[in-house]
Amino acid sequence: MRAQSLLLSLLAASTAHAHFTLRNPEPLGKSAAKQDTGPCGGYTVDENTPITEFHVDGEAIAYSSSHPEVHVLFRVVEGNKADGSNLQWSQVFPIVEQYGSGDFCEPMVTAPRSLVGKQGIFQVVQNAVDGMLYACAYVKFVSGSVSPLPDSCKNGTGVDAAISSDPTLEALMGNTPTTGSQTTSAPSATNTPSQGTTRSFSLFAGVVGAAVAVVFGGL
Ligand SMILES: [Cu+2]
Repeated sequence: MRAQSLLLSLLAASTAHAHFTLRNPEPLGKSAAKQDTGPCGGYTVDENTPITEFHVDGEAIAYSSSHPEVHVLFRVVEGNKADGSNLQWSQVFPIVEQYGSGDFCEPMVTAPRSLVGKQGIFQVVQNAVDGMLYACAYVKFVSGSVSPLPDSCKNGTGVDAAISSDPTLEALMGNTPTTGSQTTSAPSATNTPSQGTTRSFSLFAGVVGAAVAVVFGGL
């Protein structure tokens, strides 16, 4: 028990680095010192928090990652708080497995149109080699899609991603891990980020969004 906590302390000490840095939307705060603290890496919304527009028909989500491999959940909630058990989170993109360290951007993340005109929290949760990592942004939901893309929206050399699954992240959404014949895109052999890859993600997100809309519309 004691050896285990010592080991954990050593691990924590050796991983006090910028695990990942959210670039767009603008994060609640820039320090990664408490990035392993949910729900927002040690930050909450206050009067000094920057607010970024989030275009519900397509927003650019950009971050830079120091990890060569992470699973990532992207979600939003109305209001200015990200903690609490009765929050109505909306997952805004399929869980991705992101490869390679460096800049990562998904240019067409969509959110429910019912949020337009409201403010909320956008949260990124990464399941990384050194544990769960969190960052949030305070956003105002607006209609349409972002144009032009922010300068921060770029994919570094050797950075790529594929639709994936992650039971730990899915559990945050209250989803039971699926046991069916779910296929996962294989990482590209060349490992070259391509517009094609990004486009297929956007397309997939659109399909998921439509499916979610149908489910909720039916309620
Ligand atoms: Cu890390």
